[in-house]
Amino acid sequence: MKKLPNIPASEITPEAVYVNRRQFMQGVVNASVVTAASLMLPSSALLLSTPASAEVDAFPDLKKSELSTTSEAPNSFKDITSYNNFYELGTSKSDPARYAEELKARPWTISIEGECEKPETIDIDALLKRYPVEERIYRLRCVEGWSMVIPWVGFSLSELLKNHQPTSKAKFVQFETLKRPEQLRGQKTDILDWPYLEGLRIDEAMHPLTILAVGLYGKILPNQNGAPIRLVVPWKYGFKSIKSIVKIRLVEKQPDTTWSLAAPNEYGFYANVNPDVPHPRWSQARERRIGELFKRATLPFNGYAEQVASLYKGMDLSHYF
Ligand SMILES: Nc1nc2c(c(=O)[nH]1)N[C@H]1C(S)=C(S)[C@@H](COP(=O)(O)O)O[C@H]1N2
Ligand SMILES: [Mo]
Repeated sequence: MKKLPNIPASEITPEAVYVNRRQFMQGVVNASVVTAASLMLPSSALLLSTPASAEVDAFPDLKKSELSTTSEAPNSFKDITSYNNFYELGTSKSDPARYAEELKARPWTISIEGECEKPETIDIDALLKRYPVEERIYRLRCVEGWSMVIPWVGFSLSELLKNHQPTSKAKFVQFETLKRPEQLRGQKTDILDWPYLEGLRIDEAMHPLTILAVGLYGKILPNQNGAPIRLVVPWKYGFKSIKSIVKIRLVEKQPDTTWSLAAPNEYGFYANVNPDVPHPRWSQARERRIGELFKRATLPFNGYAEQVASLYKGMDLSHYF
């Protein structure tokens, strides 16, 4: 594999300057009336918001991973942190940034449990000392038909799972988001079942492209992006990349996942990006990169087919969608 230069993307990509947030966000809100919200669920309100501030230089010696699998330019920090899906903080794209500060991401504990020899409940900062992070620039493709390129800071989930020694019964991994309605106002509604749940098959979880992200653009992960720790599975629709994780559970049977519970005919367990399998209510053939005007063709496995297609050999991916 070609060695990529060790330059954090944060040094080569222009970042948003927060001079006039409110005016900027008003523009975004007007523009987003057409595209935002009401896609995964029928309706929602659009409200004004301001992006939360982020800490600078949290990962000073950050190296770009050889597993960064795109040379495309990342979206701006502003795009990535002000156009979000995080239903615990509201259903419109601007809600998560607006209400981000209500979530307290420290102190935070995360439990690794279930079918493993070494279960553990551990403080997030202690956990972070164990795993060297790197920059992984990945495409994220939302099932709603938009995409972004995001310079994550994180490490392979496989590193963590190996340390806890999965048993032979560990066939799947289930992930669970924090349930704390006082800080996650969306959980006072029953728009989804809380806590948000996601899952992967064990080989998907062990694939080196699958990461736990703890930052982006070289900064601590903003709350609206799933602080303090979230999953990123770049070849699957964005909803698999569960935010603000408190539990990682190794299990024998395919676990429940929030979106397949909510609408099983629309959101399958696998949710691999597949332009040939339309969502029942819209095509998945094309996508709009946030910040661009025209749509582009969506690629099988979101462009990661070379790395991951072999995981699904022999499976009918229009059945296992
Ligand atoms: N806990 C939780 N995780 C979540 C969601 C959510 O509503 N709650 N939304 C998902 C969806 S639909 C997408 S597209 C991605 C968006 O990630 P981003 O806002 O960091 O771009 O987060 C996913 N993870
Ligand atoms: Mo999404």
